[in-house]
Amino acid sequence: MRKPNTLKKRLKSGGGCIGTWSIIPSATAANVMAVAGLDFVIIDMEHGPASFETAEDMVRAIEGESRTPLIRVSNNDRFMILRALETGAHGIVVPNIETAEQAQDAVSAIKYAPFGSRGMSPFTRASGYNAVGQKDRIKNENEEIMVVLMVEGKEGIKNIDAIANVLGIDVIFIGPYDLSQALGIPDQVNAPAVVKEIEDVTKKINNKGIASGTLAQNIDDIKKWQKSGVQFITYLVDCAILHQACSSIISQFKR
Ligand code: 3PY
Ligand code: MG
Repeated sequence: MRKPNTLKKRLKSGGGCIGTWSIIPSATAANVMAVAGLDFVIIDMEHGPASFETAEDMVRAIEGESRTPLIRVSNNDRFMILRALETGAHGIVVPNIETAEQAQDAVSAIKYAPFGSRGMSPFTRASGYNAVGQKDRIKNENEEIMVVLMVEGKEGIKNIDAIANVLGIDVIFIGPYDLSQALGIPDQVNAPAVVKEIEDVTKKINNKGIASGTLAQNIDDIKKWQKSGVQFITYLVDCAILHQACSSIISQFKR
């Protein structure tokens, strides 16, 4: 039986959390980040190379430290979402949601009936390998799994109120990179136009009682986004954190 999702609970009660994206396909690297104390790690199967087998080991490595493993799927595809769920991930991140209908499709793929139509097998890691007839398994999955939908384009921004009205969403995450591209200033994630758009959308999301999320580039960004009401913050990406740490050492070393 799935344990209570403490991250989901914390967000519901207005608390904040910090995590990162994982591009490095390694259970060891994921374990290091969990031991270090990040609240969550998102295994990135949109941009990263992890297979489902590796992702399942990464989920174990994060969960073992009582941190929250999430998987970002490559697109809003119910079959990929199902396989990601069956690893035992505590939530799914779905990129580039543009309409309420797409948001509803994602929620339906993540939840069992009556809230959705997630494919059913009691034999996977998510269900404890043989949870046939286990009391409350379905209710428990529906309650504890986190639904994180990403809005990262003009269409999604335009439809944000309708998207946020879809029941079952825990976090709406604004992707600054794709948004900067959509606004015609690719990669300029701290440009005033991008920051303003994220702040405006954050207010709309929060007004609907849903936690908002976005990506921070540095410690100042974390403070800025927290002040703007962002509860779910990703700090860079695992390989960027490693790169920064190594570059900092090298820059101070005289050969
Ligand atoms: C974006 O900024 O577009 C993202 O998807 C964040 O990973
Ligand atoms: Mg993106």
